Amino acid sequence: MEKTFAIIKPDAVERNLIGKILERIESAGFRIVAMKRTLLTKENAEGFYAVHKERPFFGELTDSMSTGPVVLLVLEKENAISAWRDLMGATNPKDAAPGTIRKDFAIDLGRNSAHGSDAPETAAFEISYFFNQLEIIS
Ligand code: IDP
Ligand code: MG
Repeated sequence: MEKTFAIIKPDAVERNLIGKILERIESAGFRIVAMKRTLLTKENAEGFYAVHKERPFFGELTDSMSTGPVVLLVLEKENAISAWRDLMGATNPKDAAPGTIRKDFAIDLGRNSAHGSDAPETAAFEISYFFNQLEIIS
């Protein structure tokens, strides 16, 4: 079983979409093995998105991720990393396929409702950034 890391972003929490997104996650066969609702500091967001620190949108991204509460999740499934990215849809909701979370719920590129790890190494880093081993119960 593979694990991936997911965030329900502030734009989705703000619009009371936590339940609808969790419903899609469970219906797609993921097991939620860790979960917490919290508010990221700007510094938390900068550390989490450090791979993007040279990008022009880094300031905007880390501001938006720390504007309101998020839900942090560890998801388990076979091929969880790619399966969760498929369920989320393309980064820009304009390009996202029908039936994906970003197509159905996202507002725009900066408010695209969900995050997902993109590779095994990033999943390991992202899970350990927010959860300790005692909090992850398969
Ligand atoms: P991902 O979330 O699909 O993995 P990344 O390229 O890793 O996409 O970018 C991280 C996040 O940064 C995106 O989900 C999106 O919210 C935001 N983002 C990406 N590109 C831009 C941009 O050009 N302008 C503003 N925000 C962006
Ligand atoms: Mg990414």
